[in-house]
Amino acid sequence: MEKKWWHGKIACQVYPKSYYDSNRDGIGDLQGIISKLDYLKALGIDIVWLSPVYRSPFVDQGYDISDYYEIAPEFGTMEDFDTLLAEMKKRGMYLVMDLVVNHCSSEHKWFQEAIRNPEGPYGKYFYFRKGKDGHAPSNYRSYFGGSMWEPVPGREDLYYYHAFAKEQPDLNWYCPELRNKIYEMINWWLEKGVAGFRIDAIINIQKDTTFPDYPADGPDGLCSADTVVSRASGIGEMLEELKVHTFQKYDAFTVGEVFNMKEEELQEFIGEQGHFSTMFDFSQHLLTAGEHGWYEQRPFCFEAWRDALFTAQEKAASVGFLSNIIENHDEPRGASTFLPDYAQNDDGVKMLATASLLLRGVPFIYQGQEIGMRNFKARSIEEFDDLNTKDQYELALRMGCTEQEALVCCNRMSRDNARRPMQWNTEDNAGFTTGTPWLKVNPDYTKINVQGQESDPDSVLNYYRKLTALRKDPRYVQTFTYGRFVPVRERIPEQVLAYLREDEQQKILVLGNWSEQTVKVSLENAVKEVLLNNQKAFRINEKGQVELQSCQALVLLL
Ligand code: TEU
Ligand code: CA
Repeated sequence: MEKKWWHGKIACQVYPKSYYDSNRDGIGDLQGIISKLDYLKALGIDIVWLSPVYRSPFVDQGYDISDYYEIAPEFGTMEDFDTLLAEMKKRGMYLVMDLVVNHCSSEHKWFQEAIRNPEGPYGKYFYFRKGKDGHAPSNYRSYFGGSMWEPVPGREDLYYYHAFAKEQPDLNWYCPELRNKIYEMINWWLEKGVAGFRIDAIINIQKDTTFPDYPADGPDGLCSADTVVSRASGIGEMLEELKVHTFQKYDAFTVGEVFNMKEEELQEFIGEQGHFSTMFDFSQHLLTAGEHGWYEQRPFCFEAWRDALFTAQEKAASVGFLSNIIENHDEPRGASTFLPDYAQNDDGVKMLATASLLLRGVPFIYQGQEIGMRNFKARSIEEFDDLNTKDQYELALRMGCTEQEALVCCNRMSRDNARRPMQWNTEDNAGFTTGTPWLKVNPDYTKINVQGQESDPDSVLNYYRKLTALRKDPRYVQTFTYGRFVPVRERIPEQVLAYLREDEQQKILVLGNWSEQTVKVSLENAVKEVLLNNQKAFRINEKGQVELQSCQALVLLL
C-alpha cells in the first residue's frame, strides 16, 4: 500500500463559533482558535478540521456561503486566517477546511444575479424549473422540512431547487462553467497552504435533472431527500473530475461527508485510487436518527451499536480507511448517546473514547468530546438556535407528540447539543466569552471543564491524552495505523466490546465492558503488557480470565 502523509494522524473538528471568543462579542473566532493551538497540540492533534469560516449570513451556521474567498467578519480577517495557518505550520499541524459546494447562500452574488434574471448567464449555475399544474416541479421534501422547490419572487410558476434551507440554493454541477469556478476556488485555498477539505453533503450534487416524482413517504405528500439522492446516479465521474482538477495535484487530505452511498461504491470512494482519502463512518449515528424523524425514539442498544461499528470496519478493511467519529456538529454528544445511564461517569466516557480512537482509520475528536461534554437539557424550544431542530420540533407536534415529548426528542437529538460553547473553566460562561455567548452554555460546565481536568491526573482529558499518545507510540503506531481490525464476537460476555488490532509483529486487544456487572473475559493468549486501563484494578486469574468491572476499558498487548 502506498504510504500517505496523513496515515497515522489524529484529527480534531473545531466549530469556530463555539470554540473561544477572543474579543468579547460572544462569538468564537480565529484568534480564539490560535490561542488554543497549544492545547490542541498537547491533546495529540495533528489535523484540525474547521467548520466553515467563510462569509455567510449564518442561516445554517456558515453552511450557507456568500463568498468563498472571504473570511466571515464575525470570525476575523484573512490576515487572522493566514496567522492561524502559519501558527499551525510552526507546530507541525495541518489545517483542513470545510468545502460546502452542493449549494451556496442565497446571498451569494451568483444567486443574486440568477434570481434577478433566471434566463441570464448565472441562471444555469442553479436549477430553475417550471411548476406542474400549479404545484412545485416535484414532490421532494428538503432536509430541513417543506418542499425543495421555492417559488422565484415575481415570477409566476418558476421555482428553484434547494435540498437544504431555501437560503441554500443547490449549485448545478452539470454546468461546466460552474464546475470550473469551484475548482479554481478550491485550488486557491490549496495554494494558500491548507492541507485538505472535509467535503459537505457531497452525494447531493448528483441529480436526476428531469426531477420525477417519487412515492410519498409522509402525510405531506412529499418524499424524503434520502430517496431523491438514492435515485440519482453518476456521482463517480463527477467526483473523479473534481479530484483530478484539484486535490490530487496537491496531495490533499479529503474526507467525504457521505450519506446514501451505494454499498458497491466503497472501493470507488476510498480505495487506493478513490475519490477521497477517507469518508466518515456514520453507521452508528444512523441507528439513533429515526427513519422518519426525531419523534421516533430509538433507545441505545449496545448490540446494534457494536454490530454497526464492526460491520463498517470489516467492509472498509480491504478497501481503505474510514474516518471514525462519535460526534460532530450535526450529532448529539456521543457520551450522552452511546452510554447507558449507569455508564454516565468518567469511566464510561473513557471507555467510549478507547473504543473509538483505536479503530482502524483516522480518529476524529470533536471539540469538547475530550472532556466528556454532554447534551444540553433545554426547558423550552426557545433555547434552541438550529433551524433543523425547530423543524423537527414542529414535525414531532404534527405527529401527535405533546410539547413536552417533542422537547425530549430535541434534547436527545438536537444539533445544538454539540454546538454549545466549549467549556474552558469555571468562570462565567465557562470561560468561553466575557460577553454574552451566542448560544447558552451548558450549566454542567462547573463540573465539566478543561481547567479542572488539566490538574486532575485521572480526568477524561488526561485519559484522552494517554490514548492519543498510545496510538502514536512508535512501538504501536504501525499496528494501530495499518494493522488488521479483527472483531471478537464469539466467547465474549454480553455487552462487552472486544476487538483486536494485529499485524505480523503484534496483537493488541481492546476491551470495554458496557454492562452493569463485573464480567470475566477468557483470553487465548497471555498478556504481555497492559497498555492502558481506565480503572485502577487489573485482575487476571490462573485460567487466563481477565476480570472487567462495569465501564472498564483495557488495552492489552498479547
Ligand atoms: O450535513 C449534511 C446532512 O446530510 C445533514 O442534513 C444531516 O443529515 C443533518 O444535519 C442531520 O440532522 C451537512 C452539514 O454537516 C450540516 O451542518 C449542514 O447543515 C448541511 O450539510 C448543509 O450544508
Ligand atoms: Ca469573537
